[in-house]
Amino acid sequence: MEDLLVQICNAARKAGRIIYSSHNAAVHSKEGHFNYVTDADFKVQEYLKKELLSVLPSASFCAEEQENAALSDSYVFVVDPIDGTINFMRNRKCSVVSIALLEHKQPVLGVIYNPFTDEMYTAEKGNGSFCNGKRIHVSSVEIDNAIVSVGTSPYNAELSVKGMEIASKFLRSAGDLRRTGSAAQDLCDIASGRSDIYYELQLSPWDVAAGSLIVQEAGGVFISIGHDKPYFETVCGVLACNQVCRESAVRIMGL
Ligand code: LIP
Repeated sequence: MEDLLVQICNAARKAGRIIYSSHNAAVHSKEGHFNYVTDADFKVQEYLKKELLSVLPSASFCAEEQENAALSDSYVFVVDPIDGTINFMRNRKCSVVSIALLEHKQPVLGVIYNPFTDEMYTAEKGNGSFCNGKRIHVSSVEIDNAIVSVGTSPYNAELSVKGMEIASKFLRSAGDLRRTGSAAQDLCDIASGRSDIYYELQLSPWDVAAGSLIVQEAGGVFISIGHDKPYFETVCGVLACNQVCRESAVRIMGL
């Protein structure tokens, strides 16, 4: 698995270079409010599909900007070519490549690369989480000083309202809020201890599959809302946090 992880990291870094060098990529609307894709998303996805399937030909490939078959129990790459697409469109320099390898519908490898910070987050099931080869771990910050990263679900008015109600509850109990616009980056921030709680009420498997493993291998909590274990077959709400804030975060979210 170690050699496979190295090859996936190499692919992620090359994909990051495509993102970093793609300026003024054409933008296309998708279904729903504030939901877009760029030609850079398609270019990165096409590159990763070819590269990853050359590394592991027996695997299948699931990604944001294509039609996907149901997850099988064999190896599946679950890929978000640019997580934080709108950040990319607006040159906000907070977009990442997210690559997970699933077996039996659960991540066994996770790689998230931010080309703007040159940070490569990795995790292999059972072997811990790393950023640029250095071991990372969730924080031990308690709820009253916690930084809570908020997912606002801009494409779904009902979820946006509910998400803001939850944000208001956290603001009364925690330290402060943050909004990055990239779920995968939010999960890396939890894993590295830069923030302490992250929630979003509807995310796709490619937004969270890699980050879920990176959080858990960093000693953190990853909850697929409404499921008894991490769930990656369709959209799902997510709560991720350190162990110290778990009880409070679950209570505030009414889980
Ligand atoms: C994004 C997520 C973000 C969410 C956005 C969008 P994308 O993924 O990372 O957390 O709030 O609505 O879904 O579309 O940039 O890959």
